[in-house]
Amino acid sequence: MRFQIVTIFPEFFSGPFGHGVVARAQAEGRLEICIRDLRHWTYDRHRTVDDRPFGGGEGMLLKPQPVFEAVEAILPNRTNRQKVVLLSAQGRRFTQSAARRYAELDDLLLICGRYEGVDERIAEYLADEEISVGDFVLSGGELAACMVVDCVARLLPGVLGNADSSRNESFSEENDGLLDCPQYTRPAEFRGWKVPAVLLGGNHEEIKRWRRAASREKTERCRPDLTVRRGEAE
Ligand code: 9D3
Repeated sequence: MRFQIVTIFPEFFSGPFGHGVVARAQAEGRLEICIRDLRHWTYDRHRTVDDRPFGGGEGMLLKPQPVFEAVEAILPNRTNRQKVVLLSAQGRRFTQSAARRYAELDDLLLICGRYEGVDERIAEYLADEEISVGDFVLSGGELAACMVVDCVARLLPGVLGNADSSRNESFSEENDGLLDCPQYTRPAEFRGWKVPAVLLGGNHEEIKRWRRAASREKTERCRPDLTVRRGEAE
């Protein structure tokens, strides 16, 4: 799979993609990341990518011409296995199910929003989807793009060592939409705080029941929005 990232900060990505799972997968040829400098598609002396909003208002907007030309040059004759996604604070929420959908693609082109926003015609007539990574304000789409690439990359075949490690976890169907249960490693007592006794014994039935209950308790406490009580919404 190939990720294409259109950005005014190409140097931003050497850090995040130079390490860990994504770097290794890239070295092994399981994925490709192409960073595209939006200013490449500007032709004036100042390589202008922004302009003032019609109707007035604070700040500047990403203007349509360089973004349209970049996308049209990078993905001419877009197929349905190639998607163009605009990262913006106004988009639909990015979720694990969107990541699973993107992991089936040949190309995912991410447009990083900047300034106070982007000309709406980019969202309406160029991008297939507009997504946000959460209900908080970033200063641009670059960090969001890193999150999306990381999340999709680890779903690709062979990217994680253990094929099961991306399936049996929070937000997957297998976990019933609950958060992962609390986990512990040695020592069994640290600064007086003890690991739950049930985990130290070898009763796997009991451990399974404890983990299930602990998952529910933690989900209820940290993410009540995720809990669907049986019989209510199903
Ligand atoms: C005038 C209101 N604006 C500032 C509060 C709205 C706004 C414009 C541009 C808010 C953020 C941004 C820049 N953010 C992104 O490009 C962005 C983003 C985000 O801010 N939150 C979550 N996901 C994303 S993806 C891209």
